[in-house]
Amino acid sequence: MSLAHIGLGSNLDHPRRQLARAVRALSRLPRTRLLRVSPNYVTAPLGTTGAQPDYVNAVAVLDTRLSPRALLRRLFAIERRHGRIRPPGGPARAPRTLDLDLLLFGRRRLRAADLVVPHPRMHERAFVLRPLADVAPRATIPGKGLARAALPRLRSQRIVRTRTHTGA
Ligand code: PH2
Ligand code: MG
Ligand code: MG
Repeated sequence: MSLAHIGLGSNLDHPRRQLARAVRALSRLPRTRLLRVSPNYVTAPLGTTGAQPDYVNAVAVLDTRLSPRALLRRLFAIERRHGRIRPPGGPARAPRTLDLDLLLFGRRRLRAADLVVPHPRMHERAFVLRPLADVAPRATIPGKGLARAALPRLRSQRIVRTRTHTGA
């Protein structure tokens, strides 16, 4: 079994509800157990061009027997089922109903064209590190060290804890 940490994000169409549905889908993945889910955070769009709505972000911890690539395929399938549209040739950081990023997969380091783990920008993003610290205070980023140690440098990034969606 491997511990996989997943970043969840949404800034379209009721983001907190999107994340709640995504968590339910993660809990139903084969050969996988959902161990923990962080609180939700409202976060300012980071690295996007032009105005975008605020995001809601969270992190989930899975214990899985899936391979990293099999898990990634499952994450993309959940994004698609939840209405994520990736227009061909569209901007890389367009607003989205649901984004599921494979942040960490145990202590593995993977560098394929379609899958880089640890997620290459996670150590620069409070919207990843804050919820990650909630569910995994000892999490380390292979090659970078203790994940939450990077947080104090990121204080200028706006991130505010918010409610979890309840109901359907
Ligand atoms: N995701 C991005 C780009 N910028 N900003 C915030 N606050 N939250 C995100 O999830 C996010 C982002 C690309 O995936
Ligand atoms: Mg992302
Ligand atoms: Mg993504």
